[in-house]
Amino acid sequence: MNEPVTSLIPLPRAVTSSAGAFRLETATSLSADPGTEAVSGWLRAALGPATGCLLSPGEGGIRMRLDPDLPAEGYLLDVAPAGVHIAGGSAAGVFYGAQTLRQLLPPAALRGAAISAGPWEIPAHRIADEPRFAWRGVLLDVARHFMPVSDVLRFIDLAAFHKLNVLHLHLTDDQGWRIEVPGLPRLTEVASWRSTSMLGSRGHERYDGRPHGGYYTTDDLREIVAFAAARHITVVPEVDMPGHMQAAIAAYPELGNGFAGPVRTAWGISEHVLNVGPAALDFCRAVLDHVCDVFPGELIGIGGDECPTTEWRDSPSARERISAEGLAGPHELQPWFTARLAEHLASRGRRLFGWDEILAGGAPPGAVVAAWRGREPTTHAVRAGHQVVACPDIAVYLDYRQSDDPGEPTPVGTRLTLADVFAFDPVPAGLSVSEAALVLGGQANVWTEHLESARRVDYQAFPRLCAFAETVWGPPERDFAGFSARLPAHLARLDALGVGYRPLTGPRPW
Ligand code: TNX
Repeated sequence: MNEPVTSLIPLPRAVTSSAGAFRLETATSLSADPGTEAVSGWLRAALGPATGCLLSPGEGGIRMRLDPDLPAEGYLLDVAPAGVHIAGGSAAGVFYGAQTLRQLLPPAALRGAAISAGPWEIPAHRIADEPRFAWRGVLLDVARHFMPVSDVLRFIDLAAFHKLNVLHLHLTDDQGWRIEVPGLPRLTEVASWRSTSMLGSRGHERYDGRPHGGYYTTDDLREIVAFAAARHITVVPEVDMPGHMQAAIAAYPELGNGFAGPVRTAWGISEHVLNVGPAALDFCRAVLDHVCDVFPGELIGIGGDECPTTEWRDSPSARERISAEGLAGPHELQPWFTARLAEHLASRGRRLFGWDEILAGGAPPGAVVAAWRGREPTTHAVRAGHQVVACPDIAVYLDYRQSDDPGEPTPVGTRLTLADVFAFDPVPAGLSVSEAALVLGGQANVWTEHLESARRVDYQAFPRLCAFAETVWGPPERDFAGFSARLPAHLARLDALGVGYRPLTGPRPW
């Protein structure tokens, strides 16, 4: 078989080769059957600038259509000398077939402008493909370091290129609040900015000591949602509460337990948390109402991770809440609070999505859990009857260092090599069939304490995100040698797309 077909990432289910090749030419037409028009528009825009092939509507070149007999996200891609035929179980399936088509063309077809006149040839073959998991996610932390909208859109494009379908957007944290909320102006005036301080380091934490900030307007967020939707990616927003809230408390001290300081300038976990009184709950409901208006997906993230109870031990409002609700102590405040948020989301037809800490004391029924603290919480979540997204830090935290080489630019976390990420399986050993069915899929998390630019995000995310894509798209039996053999040709695609990935030979001397 030829190189593009044998270097696809993620690896398709089944490929059969035949004789001849299809040649994309200036006159090649594209016909889109009902339900595939949007995908055809996207493919035209994706291929036009670099190939000069405008793919005008018409018969006889590339044809897209829906086929209800195919799996929802599955596709059949038939490349013959006379034409290309993409059939999908849904528009998403057709979109994945079209993404595969992009990978099959010479890498120059992926550039933003024409540097080659072709020929744009694809050897004849047939691919039958479908994903293993419904949730193929990636988290982007835009709270620790704000990323301009254009960088977020580019990241979405790269995720879609690897057939991922969820962007978990971490929008708020101790170190910054990144969304405009009508009626709460101090969130963007105060909570979105942090000032210089805390130069130096503590343990492996390195502080950059730089002022930093930024936020997304409502129109920015709507653009992100629409751009992602056009690439069959659902954006799952997260507003982290009741911990990781220092930025909001800096803006509105009445939400806290007496803390009157600034937006946090150190990494790590703040002990300044929400006071979970009526005013704080009203604030959270107002923020979630706005988030529900902007993000149409069913799941809304409320975070829930790493919430120290230190302040709740002495806070009058926490004590009042504990006695009014008949709770056994401060440790029962977070589950009580999470249950109120779940009720509020349910009243708006949405479901709560939270980190595995929400399992402590019982997560609200119907909540979807992001299991991050190693492998055990995935099992815990399904045994408690919850759907779960597996994102164990020890397997898929892309902020973690890629080798033990002292030259790695972000030497944090445990070492997580390309091979380690490739070996990830979202379903832990020992689950029954019905338990395993609750594992929606997996997610790679890009935390950005140490990634202050799109370039640094590229470096941490690639090529490990390519390996991750295969763990959630492909079957459980995987072969790292085969993946490694396909990777160089795929890196040529990333070069054409302008991705600043980590070279396979070792770290860059930064
Ligand atoms: C833990 S994962 C966190 C994040 C940090 C990350 C750093 C999770 C729910 N919480 O706040 O950014 O570790 O690797």
